[in-house]
Amino acid sequence: MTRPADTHAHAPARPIRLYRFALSGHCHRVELMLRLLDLPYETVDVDLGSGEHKQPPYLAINPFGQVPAIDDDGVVLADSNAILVYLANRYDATHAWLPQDAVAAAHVQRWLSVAAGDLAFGAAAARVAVVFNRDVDTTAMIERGVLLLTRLEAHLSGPKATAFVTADTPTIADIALYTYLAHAPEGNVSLQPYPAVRAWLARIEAMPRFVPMAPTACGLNALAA
Ligand SMILES: N[C@@H](CCC(=O)N[C@@H](CS)C(=O)NCC(=O)O)C(=O)O
Repeated sequence: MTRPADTHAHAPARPIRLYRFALSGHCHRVELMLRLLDLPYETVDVDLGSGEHKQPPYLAINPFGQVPAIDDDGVVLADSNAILVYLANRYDATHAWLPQDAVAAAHVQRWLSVAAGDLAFGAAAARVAVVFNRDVDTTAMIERGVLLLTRLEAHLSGPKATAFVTADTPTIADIALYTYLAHAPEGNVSLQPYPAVRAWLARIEAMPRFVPMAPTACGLNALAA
């Protein structure tokens, strides 16, 4: 689980600029990867509340009007998983975070797709609805979150289980899945029935340079407070 201190293919010429919103798990996964790779970065907060992300200056950075985005010395990229792929390919000389082997890379991509699908539209969407007090029915989102957690629990505790989702060392798939699963209780999706998932989350949190996303006192967290 521990990595050599300097695994950089080469260091960025200047700090990588991360456009983010503090309560966004998509942004946090990028910031976590920057930290785990020990890359220099600076953050620019984009005010989603006032609609800054839909104004021309930010749309010039990401025409989709979403955070996160990065600017790495003129390389401007949006989409959290695409950014994880870029950071791993560009800065992890060991290729541990994104293996080059065809089968191993496909396993990583499979879970990146889960993060962009079942996770984004399940537990993450339920959390957004609760944290930002949206007037929507979260029943289907919560059910999708529970189904994903049930499947992940089986994956992480079955006979072929590894310490991380695709191997015994972490990859960008773990980082893509981490934040919205760790914060699922804020969307009323409990982690209590999933001990293998909770142990996996704890393994990520134990990594050197790990940084958490700020918790909110919402959903099940409000009940626990
Ligand atoms: N597929 C995108 C999704 C990013 C996303 O949904 N960002 C949210 C914040 S968590 C956002 O910017 N929402 C504003 C909007 O869609 O208008 C990614 O992985 O970066």
